[in-house]
Amino acid sequence: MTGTDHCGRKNQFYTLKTPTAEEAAMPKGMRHPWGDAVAGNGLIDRRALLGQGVAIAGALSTGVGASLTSAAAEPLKDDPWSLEPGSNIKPYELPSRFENNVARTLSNPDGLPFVQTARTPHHMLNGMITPNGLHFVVAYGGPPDIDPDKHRLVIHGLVKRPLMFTLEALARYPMVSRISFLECGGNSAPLFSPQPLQGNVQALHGLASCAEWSGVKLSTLLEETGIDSKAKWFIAEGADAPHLTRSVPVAKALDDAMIALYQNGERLAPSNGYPVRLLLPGYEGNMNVKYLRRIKLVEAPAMGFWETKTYTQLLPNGEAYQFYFLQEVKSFITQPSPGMTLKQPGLYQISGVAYSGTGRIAKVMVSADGGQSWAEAALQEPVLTKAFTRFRMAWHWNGGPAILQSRAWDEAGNFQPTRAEFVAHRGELKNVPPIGAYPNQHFNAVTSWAVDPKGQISHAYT
Ligand SMILES: Nc1nc2c(c(=O)[nH]1)N[C@H]1C(S)=C(S)[C@@H](COP(=O)(O)O)O[C@H]1N2
Ligand SMILES: [Mo]
Repeated sequence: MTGTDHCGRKNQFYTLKTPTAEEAAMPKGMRHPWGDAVAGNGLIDRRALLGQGVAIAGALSTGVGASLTSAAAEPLKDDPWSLEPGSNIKPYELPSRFENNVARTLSNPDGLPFVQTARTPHHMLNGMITPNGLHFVVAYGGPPDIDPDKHRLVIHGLVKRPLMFTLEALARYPMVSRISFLECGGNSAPLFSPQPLQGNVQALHGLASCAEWSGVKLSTLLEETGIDSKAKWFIAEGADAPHLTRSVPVAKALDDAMIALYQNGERLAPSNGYPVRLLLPGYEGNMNVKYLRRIKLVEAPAMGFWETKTYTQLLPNGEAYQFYFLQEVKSFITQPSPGMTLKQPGLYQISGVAYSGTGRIAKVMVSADGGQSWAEAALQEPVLTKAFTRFRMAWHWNGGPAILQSRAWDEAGNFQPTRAEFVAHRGELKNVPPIGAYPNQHFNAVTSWAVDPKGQISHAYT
């Protein structure tokens, strides 16, 4: 059965395959037998994940979830921690020492005087929120040590009444909270390489995160200052030494721009803009100016340093986009992903994140056979506009080769291109380093993870 997607394109989605003999012989005890196989190479109907109690243990042969034998009817023994008092609660708690490997990767750990980046370990996280200590960072000058009592934000230029705000004054305005993803325009740049560069999901897609941000809407402050009708843009400037400046259309200020003070309930992390940053939901990371100290309303874009080469996209024909604000619809599989090994054939949960700078995620399709057939993943609630949406898909790995892919659609009907479709328009780049510089930006095509018969996973192109 083939269908037409809601962009009106004929495609091979919703292909239903007759189970092979091997598939038909899969372990009994699963609520959803192979009648619910929804696409090739073992994808199982997403209803299998919606609280239906798939008998996972029955689908595993050994190890976790294995049946107890009668000889081990009382298998629980007291380890030392069950026999002695625990430790003292700490005023500010860090994760368990057993989670020490759940950490960002740093591009420039010695803080040499050039850009520092920290990448989110997506393969070790779940849900839709990135904890503050694991939020990605791009810092051109290193995170400054700002005293909030001395920090000021000014709004001036083409306004009726220029104003200067202390942090205390800002906190008196009506606040709002929203969950929003943030992504560096340079995220996923390794995929511009003509050959699939080997790196895990953290190395390839680690410059995107999602947090709950609380603060004051910029429009609330602009109601106080008033806007001169000539003002079409504003220039935002940071207080760190590079004084990063970006030009933003006033329309975004009046839409959903936020002067953010809190990140996941606590004050912004120093690397993410403490004590105040600009949040432009859905717009490329670079425009979300941290350590915000100035908003100047102007008639035309400033064409500042960051608007010259780095953030104007060069196209294969030599033309360039002057601005490329939007982070377009995208998804990637976080589990399983490179660096993990599938230990044995059986039931697995494919999971990942999808997001769009345009709005909500409408659907995510998953393939286990390199895009020959697809099935619709379960979207975990809440599905919020311009936020990470967690998707999940049940998969029975038969021990053979597989290529796992995800492809997202947003509510406006935009969809993630395949890599072939993407490079036809945007081109490829030779000599792309897996981590580091971003010679080209805004890569949003489908990512492929190849699973080999040993259960090892690598980055692949199809
Ligand atoms: N003041 C200031 N703002 C900045 C930057 C910076 O170095 N200084 N880096 C920009 C870039 S390139 C990105 S991708 C985002 C990253 O935000 P984060 O570090 O909070 O994840 O911040 C942007 N805002
Ligand atoms: Mo960035």
